[in-house]
Amino acid sequence: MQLVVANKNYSSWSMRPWVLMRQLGIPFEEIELRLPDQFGTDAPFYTEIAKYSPAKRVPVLLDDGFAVWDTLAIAEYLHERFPQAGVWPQDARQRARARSVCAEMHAGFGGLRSLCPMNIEASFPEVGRKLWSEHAGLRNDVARIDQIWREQLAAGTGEFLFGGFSAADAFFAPVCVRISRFALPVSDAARGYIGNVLNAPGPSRWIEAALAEHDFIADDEPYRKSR
Ligand SMILES: N[C@@H](CCC(=O)N[C@@H](CS)C(=O)NCC(=O)O)C(=O)O
Repeated sequence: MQLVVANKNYSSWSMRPWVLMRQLGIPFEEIELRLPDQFGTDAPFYTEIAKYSPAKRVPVLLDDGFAVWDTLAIAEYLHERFPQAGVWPQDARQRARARSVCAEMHAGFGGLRSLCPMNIEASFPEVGRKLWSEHAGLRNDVARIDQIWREQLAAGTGEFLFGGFSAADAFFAPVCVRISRFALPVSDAARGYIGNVLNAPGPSRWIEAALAEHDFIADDEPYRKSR
């Protein structure tokens, strides 16, 4: 299998299946594209990604050349191809709950996503403080995420949302990065969970690679003009 991803420092959607596959030991080769400096232009990114997916977005999973795009579809495909890998929890209700929180993440939290883009090598505590005081939408998103994490952690036994590392943790991994880089206030339980996720082998290898990238994508940098 091959996974087409983009810059590890910035591409939060790419991070999800990559850390999931790494963490669960599902083998794959990686094809990494450089994000465009300006989204929607004729940057090489779009010519390259069009070779793999008509949706022209990363990530794309290629199985013998067959393309699966969009993170939710990729998670489901991995679950079908590797049913024992632990993509979703074993228990049917837990599985449904894990799918619910991933869908909620996939479709929502626009305040957090637009105001606090993923930027692994950066640290914006002051920007975070200002955004927090000015944007109720951001506070509401983080409060809801904190609630999901607290409830799941209280109901479970492990360090992750559904016991072992699953797609749910992979979906929230970029959220953990955003909350930590913008130093957004969360509960102790949420802070502990962020540490568990970011220190797990899959996410830490992604972070390590992101820190080695030294690339600057202007459209992903609302808070800096250069590195
Ligand atoms: N819903 C998609 C979102 C994918 C997405 O937006 N990826 C971004 C990079 S993180 C992208 O390819 N952006 C290129 C563009 O918007 O032109 C998924 O879940 O995979």
